[in-house]
Amino acid sequence: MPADLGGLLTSQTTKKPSRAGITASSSPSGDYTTKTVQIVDYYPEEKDGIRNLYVAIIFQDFNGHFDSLKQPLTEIGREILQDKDVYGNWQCSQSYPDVFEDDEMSYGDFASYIKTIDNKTDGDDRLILLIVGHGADWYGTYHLKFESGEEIPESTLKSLLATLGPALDFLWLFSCHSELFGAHEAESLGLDAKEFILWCYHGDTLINTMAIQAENFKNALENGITKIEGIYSWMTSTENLTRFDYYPGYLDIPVLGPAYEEPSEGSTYGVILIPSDQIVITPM
Ligand SMILES: [Ca+2]
Ligand SMILES: [Ca+2]
Repeated sequence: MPADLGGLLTSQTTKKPSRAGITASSSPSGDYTTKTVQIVDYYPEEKDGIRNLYVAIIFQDFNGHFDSLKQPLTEIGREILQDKDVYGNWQCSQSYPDVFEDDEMSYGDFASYIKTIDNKTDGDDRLILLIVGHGADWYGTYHLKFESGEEIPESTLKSLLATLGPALDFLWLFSCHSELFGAHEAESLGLDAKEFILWCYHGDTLINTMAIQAENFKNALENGITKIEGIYSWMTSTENLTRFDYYPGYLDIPVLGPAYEEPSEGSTYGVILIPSDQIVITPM
């Protein structure tokens, strides 16, 4: 593990061959149609002087596949919110993280959750965001899949995350192949990206592995470890975990990232992929 991260981008990868078991991967199959969606940032990132600490989990369980992750992730949020004073002079209106889930999450649901999170955070807040779902490597591009059968390419995910602005400080993307998102898209977020720490997965990864890592993260917090590097060191199983750390010299959870500049206003466009053999209503 590097002691000094110095640069803007540090990634650490442990490669292993994929193996049998339930993984957080799912390969695209069948025919898809694409639909263009507009991504509007309804809530600009002004600072209101109230430094709110907010933890949110967007959780898809895919018929129970990811159930083992839910408890430790909720506990991570509870630990962070409970010890908010450890991380600085933060306010928080919650003692448990907000968990956004659905019987069958669609792109519309997901985008709506991001909008809700954006509504609750602004430029001087801190958002710790955990996203759980299947991911696919589609010809070298990361796709996040939804329970509805829809999926979005990494560029659409990037546009959605960009609406969160500087509040986003730590994103742990619990899905296979999310490393591709980090490698291709996070850097292009520019100043935004330098504000948040990003943890992703290389290749196919067992959900059990992710659950053990989440458990270890929680245990680290319970033992009073607050620095992200310390937490990583504490995690005995870091199989397939790839870190993109964008806090040069400021890797502590308690320290905010570098200064943020509001991006130019306006909306962006993304695409979603919809299985051709199913009708999906996307209210966006
Ligand atoms: Ca605020
Ligand atoms: Ca926003």
